[in-house]
Amino acid sequence: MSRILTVAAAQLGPIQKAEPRSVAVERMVRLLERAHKRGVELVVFPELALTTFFPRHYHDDIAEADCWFETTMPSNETAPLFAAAKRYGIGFHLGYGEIAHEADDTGLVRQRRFNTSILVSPQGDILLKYRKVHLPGHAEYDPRRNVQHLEKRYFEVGNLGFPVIRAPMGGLDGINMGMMICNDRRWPEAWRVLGPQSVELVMLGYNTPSINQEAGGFEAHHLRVFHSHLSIQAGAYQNATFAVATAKAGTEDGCELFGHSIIVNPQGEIVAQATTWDDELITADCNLAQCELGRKTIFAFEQHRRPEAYRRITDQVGAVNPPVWSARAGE
Ligand code: ING
Repeated sequence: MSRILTVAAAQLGPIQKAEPRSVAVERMVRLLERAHKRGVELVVFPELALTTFFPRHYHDDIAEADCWFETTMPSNETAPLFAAAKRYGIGFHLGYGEIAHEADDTGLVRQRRFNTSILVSPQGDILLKYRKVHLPGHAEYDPRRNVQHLEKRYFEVGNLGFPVIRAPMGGLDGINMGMMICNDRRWPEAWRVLGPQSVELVMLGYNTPSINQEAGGFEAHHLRVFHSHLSIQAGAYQNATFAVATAKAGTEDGCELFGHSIIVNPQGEIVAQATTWDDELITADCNLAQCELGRKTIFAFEQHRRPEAYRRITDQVGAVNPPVWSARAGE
């Protein structure tokens, strides 16, 4: 039985440091209009979609970075986006920097900062919230780098896990939807927490430099996009889910981010791909019934998974050295 949802990745071109949120929101409203004309029911915007990728900028006083965050959602600046989605009857995913006032693990209520994404219904309800778990980069200024990547400075590790929700979307009365953000896509653990929750559609936004900024050594440029697609295609296939991966792309204040947004089916095939590094809408009709094949055969988790053999994945953080073989040891 077909369960078809028409989805879009609404890729954004660059947002310069000096550009106000209103410019980004206006561009996103234009993309929603285009989505509406194509009968799209759910739009996925990028990670940190309202501002430039500010973790490349060092602020000695963290409070100076508050300008990059949202304290309410929606806000005056983002209200036009919610209004347009409601007008067109389109659900959307949005990534942004979140300032929250809530208790931490010690019970202390304080200001907390997260790299956050939300799923919003066509009626404007926030159906799901996710906070980025895998924060790449570093927390202090690194003089060796020509571009900083200070996500560990500006964000706390997400404290919401990797949730999945079943909610109505488009013409369907229930879809199992989950999210991750950018670097999360490189970690199979993120996908495999969503998979056993029967996720059918994973939404993720990313801001990924086109050149390796790590001072760890040279990486051939073509591998940047290859690794991104490899991660998403593998994650979708191994968890029998669709994935919509949306880039913020182009050159922001001299720093280049790659585009190549894609929509992937549960067989791991790319069914749509952006070809520019600008604002671009790519769409696909996703028949969610396609998730059933993998889930009932190769990745029938109940039949085939062996958690008792996976303990190392959650018991251990870093890598350890293996035992060394020797002839004597075999005696
Ligand atoms: N960006 C990059 C990403 O994971 C990165 C950081 C790039 C890490 C390449 C490792 C290799 O796509 C964000 N924002 O996580």
